[in-house]
Amino acid sequence: MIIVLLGPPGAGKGTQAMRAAAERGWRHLSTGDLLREEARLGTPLGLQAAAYMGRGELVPDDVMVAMVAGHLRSVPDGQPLLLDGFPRTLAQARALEACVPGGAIRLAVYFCAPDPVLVARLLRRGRPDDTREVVERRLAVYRESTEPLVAYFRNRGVLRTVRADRSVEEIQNEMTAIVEEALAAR
Ligand code: B4P
Repeated sequence: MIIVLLGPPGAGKGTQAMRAAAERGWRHLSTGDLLREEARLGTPLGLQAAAYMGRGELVPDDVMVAMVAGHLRSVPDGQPLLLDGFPRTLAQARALEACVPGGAIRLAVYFCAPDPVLVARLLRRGRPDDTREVVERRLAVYRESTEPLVAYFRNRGVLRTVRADRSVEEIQNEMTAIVEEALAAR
């Protein structure tokens, strides 16, 4: 069962997914972490990706789809797999649907928070792609390319919205309750 974690940069998708993985043993796949690891290793993919990430742009869809597809070959039905940061475009969403069994995408959890909260969190985090200029570009790219996925998953009847301008704990409690509910409804 696939659970898509959707939301703007800084909404806390990675924070929530890591915590759920540590506390509940749910599988967690972060495309941002995979790209940063490739960049750290200096692979051709990593070097290409680092340039996009450093500008606040999305890495091209074909690269992302090829990278994620390999990890989706075995998705056990009864176990949640938290997809953190993928899909980020409509093309990625369609590719995801095409490479998993029908009905496998059971939930899309949409973390929403106002821009000033997101910007403050990212500037505090201070990753190389967390400068003010790059953060503003990432938010603009999010509005243009990723936000349409909210309607996309709503139309499929799998969207649940979680207010992400609260404490990590409150958000985690709500997210895990939503996931447990989906697991129980199988
Ligand atoms: P990601 O690594 O996915 O990072 P993110 O969206 O910026 O952050 P996230 O929402 O996970 O926030 P986090 O928990 O870290 O993407 C980085 C880049 O990779 C993208 O810009 C793009 O270039 C590329 N990329 C990745 N996937 C791609 C794809 N599918 N297609 C194309 N390109 C792709 O939290 C942020 C900060 O807030 C942390 O410091 C955290 O401690 C803090 N925080 C979290 N929750 C909080 C809370 N409740 N209260 C206070 N602080 C909180």
